[in-house]
Amino acid sequence: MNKKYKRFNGITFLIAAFAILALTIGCTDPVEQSQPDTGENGYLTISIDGAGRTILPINANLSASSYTLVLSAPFKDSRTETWNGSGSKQVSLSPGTWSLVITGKNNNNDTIVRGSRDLIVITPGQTTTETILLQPVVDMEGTGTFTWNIDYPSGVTGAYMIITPLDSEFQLDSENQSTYCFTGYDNWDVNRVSKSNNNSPLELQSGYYKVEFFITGSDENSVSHNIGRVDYLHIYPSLDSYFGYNFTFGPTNYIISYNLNGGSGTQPSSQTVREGNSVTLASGSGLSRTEYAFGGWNTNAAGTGTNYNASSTFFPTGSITLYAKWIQGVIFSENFESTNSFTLVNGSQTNKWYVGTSTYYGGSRSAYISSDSSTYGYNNGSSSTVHMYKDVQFPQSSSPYTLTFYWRGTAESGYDFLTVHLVDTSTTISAGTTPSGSFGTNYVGNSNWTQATISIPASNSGTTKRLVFTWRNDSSVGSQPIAVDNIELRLNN
Ligand SMILES: [Ca+2]
Ligand SMILES: [Ca+2]
Repeated sequence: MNKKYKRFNGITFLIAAFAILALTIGCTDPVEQSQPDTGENGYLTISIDGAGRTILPINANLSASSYTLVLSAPFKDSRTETWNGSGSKQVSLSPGTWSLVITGKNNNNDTIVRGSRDLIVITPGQTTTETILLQPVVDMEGTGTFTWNIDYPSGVTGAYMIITPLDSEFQLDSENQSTYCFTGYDNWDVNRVSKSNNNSPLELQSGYYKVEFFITGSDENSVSHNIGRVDYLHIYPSLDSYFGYNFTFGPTNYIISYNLNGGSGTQPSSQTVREGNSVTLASGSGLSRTEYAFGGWNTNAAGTGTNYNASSTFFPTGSITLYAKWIQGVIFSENFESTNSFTLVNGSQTNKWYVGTSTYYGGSRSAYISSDSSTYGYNNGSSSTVHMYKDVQFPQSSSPYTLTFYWRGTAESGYDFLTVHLVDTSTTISAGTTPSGSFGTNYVGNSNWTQATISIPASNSGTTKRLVFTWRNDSSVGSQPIAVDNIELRLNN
């Protein structure tokens, strides 16, 4: 036997000895053999049940500020984790079947809530999610009170409340009932439970209860509702647990009401709008006030609140009364910068009214004649007669009115020009035809912006008339058509 062989023989013996020892130790723990750790952990994500509101006594330090999580599993070391309770908590655990106990303490270090869960299976590389409902750790001795204040909408036809103890040791009252059930909107008081019991709190043994509130009824649209909520009630000795809640039938109907605010005419009917829907506001047509012009709607009578244009689309966020806004002086103005209040009547004429940015007096837009529906310019070889008009309501007044506007346009004197007309609203405005009854003059021969002023007699007071701007051109000669901006109609004060 050489030296090398001898050494090998010694090592072999040692390995064999260790193997026997290891086998012997291993056999003393068969469980470990049958449930070996794989080496890869799984994850447990824990959150606290927030579905039910917890009704706690007021004036008591019962909010948990810190939580302790104790996790245990057979044949494994238990784990202890701390948590502030916000969001969720993730713990890495070796695979197996775990149990969890959560306790929450208040700032005084009193344990006030407790929750637990068994049979949490942790799988390698997987996340297991558990939501734990916490129950109060209640001093079993003594009684506390429960106070509530319930509001609900009109149209309720039935209302009831059920209080169920979640700990079988407790009975609710001397009649040995485990559940209160109060049915009927009119019966709240009859059954010792009213919508508000601030003056006579319900006395209950300290403990943990489920409280269910339900109401049934119909909303303004006769749509039936059956709604309710569930809460968890914690009663502590000598403390009052309070619950306040406002039931609504949703979605809600909002009422838009109108106030003429000193004006005369037919008050627009109220409008009912379902929450989340829009409504077209009243036009204000036919409303008038001496010496004033109707200027749309406002949220207050002074006109200093939010303005809403007549006939505009409105999304109410609650019921609202809108007041007619009365403007002294200006009856209307149009600068063509946003919505154009004039109706364009171009028919199939070559040269057309167009609102655009090719020329303007103020801002960046005006109304002008264009042969290509864009550029300020016209085709003087193709005769055209086109209009833009607006129905104007002249407020009651003994004073005349003044129409002003800015215009430009060299055009062609005697052949191509602008005229302004005031006609009855029954007059049809047609492309190719010039309305009768022009006032002012023929506007022509001015390449630069200039202001025109037209006086309108007080005889129009209280009437609605159609104000028409008419462009015409013949089929030869002429340059630079008409453009109009900053039209304003005022009541002379
Ligand atoms: Ca303008
Ligand atoms: Ca011409």
